[in-house]
Amino acid sequence: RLDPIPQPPTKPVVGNMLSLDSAAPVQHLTRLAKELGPIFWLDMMGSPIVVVSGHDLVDELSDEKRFDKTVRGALRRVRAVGGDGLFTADTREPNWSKAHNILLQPFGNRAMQSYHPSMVDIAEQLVQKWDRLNADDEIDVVHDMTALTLDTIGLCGFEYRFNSFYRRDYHPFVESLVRSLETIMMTRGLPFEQLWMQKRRKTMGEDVAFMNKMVDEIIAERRKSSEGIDDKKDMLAAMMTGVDRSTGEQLDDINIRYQINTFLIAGHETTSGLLSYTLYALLKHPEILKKAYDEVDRVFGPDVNAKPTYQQVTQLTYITQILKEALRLWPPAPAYGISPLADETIGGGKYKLRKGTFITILVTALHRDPSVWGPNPDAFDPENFSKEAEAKRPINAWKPFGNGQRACIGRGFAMHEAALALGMILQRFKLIDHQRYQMHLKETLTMKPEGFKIKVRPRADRE
Ligand code: MNH
Repeated sequence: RLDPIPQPPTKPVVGNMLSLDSAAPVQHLTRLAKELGPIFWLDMMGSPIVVVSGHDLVDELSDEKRFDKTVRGALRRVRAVGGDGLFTADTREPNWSKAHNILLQPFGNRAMQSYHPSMVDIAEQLVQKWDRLNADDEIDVVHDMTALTLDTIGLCGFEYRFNSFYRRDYHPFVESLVRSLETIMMTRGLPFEQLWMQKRRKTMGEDVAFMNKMVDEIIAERRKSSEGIDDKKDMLAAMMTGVDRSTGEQLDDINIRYQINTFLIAGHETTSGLLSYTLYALLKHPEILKKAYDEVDRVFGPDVNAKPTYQQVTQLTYITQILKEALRLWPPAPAYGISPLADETIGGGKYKLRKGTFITILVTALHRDPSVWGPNPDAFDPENFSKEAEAKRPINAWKPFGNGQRACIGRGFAMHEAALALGMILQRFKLIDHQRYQMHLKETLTMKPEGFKIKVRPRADRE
């Protein structure tokens, strides 16, 4: 039916299902894309998934008049936590457009300026922790970056302090969230799965109830707080007061809870991955690191006690190029799903796709398509994001934040937070790759470098 789209060899009944590496599906798909080309399909026990990574095809599939985001597979199961929050809602669900309209403001540029002091607050906790380490102490990079991004979204989102830098483990909310996401990723809809996963499913029920209760209490507390909601400038206040201009309606408290759960899912794993990959890249490229230090010194100045301003962070243009290049080589959200709104033909008449077909855009492979990135797409090169290079590049070649109206609403937030944190780190520390770490990707809902540890020293080159 999907002929002439290539497909790897199948087994009876399960099709390609069991031959897909379930611990590292994205990396497996990325290898398959190298073998089978810019488009191929897999038979997942009767339901096909079309995997696309060639730029020409992705460009065509980015037309929102013909294709829309689809919430299926693991993402569908994330609704157990995210409900009809923005990330896991179908575009046609009324709460998607309602929340989209209301949330554009608290994720806009102006709002970013009001979050900036809170972002500095948390980034200072990170650098203070690093400042007080002994010379031999190792830093678990992903752990500390996750602490940073979680605490940042907690404070900017709803004035809650997870205080991750004051504990050895993560906050109980995060333990529950991570455990639930694990269960969601393990579930594959295989026969008898329900039976052997009974214990996990029960735990997940308890975890979700715990997370909902905590967030519901924060919302209820705010509703009855004597300080007016209007005095607060966080995302919660914006959600409680915002009115959708096209319906005249407000968000209800259950939906606000789902949005907060969503920000905590979307807001901590991804940005922490970005920062971890960036530190990795800098350690492996001393000449790029040197230019990054020069920019931070020029923009932030030598006084490490002066808090960086919002304006200064926006001037970190080379740091931003580095972050964008890290998002190219290691997109923390490595794939996203769409489907045709009607029967479609793509690739100049070559490939027929029925209405509703599940299509995965494999961003990892798209971002290394030699037709866009040249003969050496695996090399880390921030010049890929110089003004000139960006202007020359075809659109829809770089998709770390997804597509169109369903693209990431938190991208400005994430980029500001990441540039600030990286700037404050580089302003103070020399980075040491004492393990000579080699990239090893661990897949959860996102992808992160596993076992990545560094050491730091105060910079000796600036007194
Ligand atoms: Mn985020 C959607 C990547 C940071 C909140 N985000 C998406 C999508 C990608 C993505 C890709 C589209 C998914 C899809 O099509 O199914 N997000 C990222 C990356 C980072 C990131 C790579 C950091 C780097 N995201 C954040 C932060 C927040 C956030 C920070 C919130 C605080 N993201 C969202 C929400 C959506 C989303 C909400 C869903 C938007 C919508 O569909 O309306």
